[in-house]
Amino acid sequence: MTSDSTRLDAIIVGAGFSGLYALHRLREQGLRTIILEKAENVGGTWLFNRYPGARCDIESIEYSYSFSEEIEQEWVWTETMPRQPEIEAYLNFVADRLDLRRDIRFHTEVTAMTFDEAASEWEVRTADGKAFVAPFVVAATGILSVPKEPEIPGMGAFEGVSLFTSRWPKQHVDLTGKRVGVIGTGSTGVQLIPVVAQQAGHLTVFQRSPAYTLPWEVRPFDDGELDELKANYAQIRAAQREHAVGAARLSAFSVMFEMMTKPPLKSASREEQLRAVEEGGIIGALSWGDVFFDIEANQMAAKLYGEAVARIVKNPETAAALTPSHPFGCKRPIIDQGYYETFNRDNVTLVDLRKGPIVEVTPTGIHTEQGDHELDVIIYATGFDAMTGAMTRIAVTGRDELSLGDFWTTEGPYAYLGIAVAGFPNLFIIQAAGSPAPASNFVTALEQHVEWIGDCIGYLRANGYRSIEALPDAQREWIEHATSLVAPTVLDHPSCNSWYNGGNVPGKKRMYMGYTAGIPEYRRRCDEVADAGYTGFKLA
Ligand code: FAD
Ligand code: N01
Repeated sequence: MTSDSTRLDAIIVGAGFSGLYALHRLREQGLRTIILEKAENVGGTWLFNRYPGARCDIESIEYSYSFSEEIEQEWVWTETMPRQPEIEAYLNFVADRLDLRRDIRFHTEVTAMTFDEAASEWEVRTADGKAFVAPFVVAATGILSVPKEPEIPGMGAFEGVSLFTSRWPKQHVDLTGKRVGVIGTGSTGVQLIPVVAQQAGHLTVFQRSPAYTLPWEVRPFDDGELDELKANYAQIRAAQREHAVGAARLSAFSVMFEMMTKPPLKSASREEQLRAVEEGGIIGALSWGDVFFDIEANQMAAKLYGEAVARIVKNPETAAALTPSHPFGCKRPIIDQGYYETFNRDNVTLVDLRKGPIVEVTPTGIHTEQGDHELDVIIYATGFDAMTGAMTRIAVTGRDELSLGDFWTTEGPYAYLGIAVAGFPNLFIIQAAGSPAPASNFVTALEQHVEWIGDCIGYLRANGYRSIEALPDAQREWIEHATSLVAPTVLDHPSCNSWYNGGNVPGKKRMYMGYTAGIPEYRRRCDEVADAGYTGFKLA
C-alpha cells in the first residue's frame, strides 16, 4: 500500500533541463507531479560534467528555455557560449524562480518501474526502498548521463589520482606542475586538453581517434549587447524554432548545416581547394556540399583537413597523428578554443594509440605498446553509454512482463517518434532513439517533447482515456523512416563507431539513433499524429 504522498498523477525521473521543464509544464496543467532525482541537486549534465573547460557550443541565448519570457529577460548570460558553472547556476535559478524544488525528491535513485495493466498505472521503486504510483511516467533521465568507463587492466591499481570528466569533483583540483595523462579526444577531451595544458607540468594525450573540431571565438558579451538581444528575443526564438538544428545562430550544428550549401568538393580544382583552406582554415577544408553524402568527397575533405591542421601544428608527425581517419559528420563535431595550438606547447605530448594501444594502467602511469608514461594524474574523458544507457539501468517492466532493457538490447533501441515504446503504455521518454536530440540544440528539441507530452496527457484526461501505447507497426515504420534518412549519407558509415550508433559501447545493438530531417519537420510529424487523434498509438 502506498500513502497519499506517493500516489501522484505523474512521476518524472531526472532533474536536468528536461525534467525541470516537464515538472513546470505538468504542474501548470494541474497534475500532481514530482521529480525523482538521484543526485543532490538539479542540473543533470551541467551538475556532473564540471571538468576544466566544460562549456556549451551553442549560443547561450539559444541554449536556454524559451517557454518563459520572465526567465529569458531576468537571467543574465555573460558569454556568447556559456561555461558549465553558468549553465548550472541558470538551472538553479530556474528551479527557484518556478518554485520547483518543493516537488523534487533528491538523493532518490529510481531502480525499477512496473506497469500494472489492470490499474493502468506505474509503480516506481527507488534505491531507498520507497514506491511511488502514478498513471504516467516521464523519463527525463538524459541521453548522455551514464558514463562509459573504459575497461583498461590495472585502472584500480594506479597510485596517483584518477579523475573522470563526467563526475568531476566539486572541490578545486590543483593540476599545477603535475604530470597529467588524458585518455579520450571526443568533445570532452577537446574542451579539456587546452585548459589542462596551461596548468599541468606536463600533459600526455592518449588519442585513439582524432577529433574533427571547429575553431571559433567564444567571447564575453560587449556592453549592452545582451540587452539588445533580449529586446529582439521574439525574433531570435522564432528563427531558432524554424531552424533544422534548433539553433539559428552560431553552433557546431549550424556550421555543419551551412557546409551543405557550398559547392561540391569533387568538382573543385586544386586551386579552389587550397583557397578554401587559406581563407577558411579548418572549417574551410570541410565546407563542401558533398561531404555528408559522398564518402569519397568526405575522404578528400579529411585530407584537406589534415593539410589545414598541418598549417597550425608545427611538428609534422603530430599533425598527421591529429588527422582523423573516420568520416566527418558521423561523430558529433565541436567548437574549440585553441585545440591544435595546444600541441605546439613544449609541455604537451600526443600519443597516437593507432600506432600501439594502451596495454594497462600501472601503479605509476600508463603502459602502451609504444612505451611507458609516468603520471601523477589520469583523466578519463571516455564518453557515455548514450541514449539508452540510463533507462536500461532501471528495471522497466511493461505490459506482459516485457523488459525494456531486454527489448532494446536484443531487438534494438526502438521507439515511436522517439518518445514511446510499444509494450510500455503511459511511459514517455524524453529524446529516445528516433528523436532529433543527437543532432540539434537539445533545449529546442526537449521543449517540443515536453509540450507534446503535456498536450497528450491533457488530451487523454480530457477524453476519458486511461492509457496510450505505441503500436509496434508504427514504431517499426518510424525507425525505418529515421534510419532511411541517414542511409544516403555518411553519418552512419560502417567505419564509424560513435554514441550516435551505439558503436562506442561494446556489445550494444548498432542503430543510428538520431532523427535528421530537422526539428521543424519532426514537430510537423508529431503534430500531425496528435491532430489526427494520436495515430500509431492505441488509446484505451
Ligand atoms: P540530463 O541533464 O542528463 O539529466 C538527467 C537527470 O536524470 C540527471 O540529473 C540524472 O541524475 C537523472 N537520472 C538518471 N537516471 C536516474 C535514475 N535512475 N533515478 C533518478 N535520477 C536519474 N547539448 C546541446 O544541445 N548543446 C551542448 O553544447 C551540449 N553540451 C554538452 C556537454 C556535455 C559535457 C554533455 C555530457 C552533454 C552536452 N549536451 C549538449 C547534451 C546535454 O546532455 C543536453 O543538452 C541536456 O543538458 C540534457 O538534459 P536532460 O535533462 O535531458 O538530461
Ligand atoms: O565522448 P566521446 P565525449 N582507450 O564518445 C575515447 C557531448 N558533449 O564525452 O573514438 C582509449 O565523443 C574515444 O576513442 P574512440 C557531445 O554530444 C558536448 O567526449 O572510441 N580511448 C573518444 O576519443 C559529445 O558527442 C560538449 O576511438 C578511449 C573518447 O574517448 C558527447 O557529449 C562537450 C577508450 C570519447 O569520446 C560525448 O562526448 C562535451 C579507451 N579504452 C561533451 N574508450 C559540447 O560542448 C573511449 N576512448 C557541446
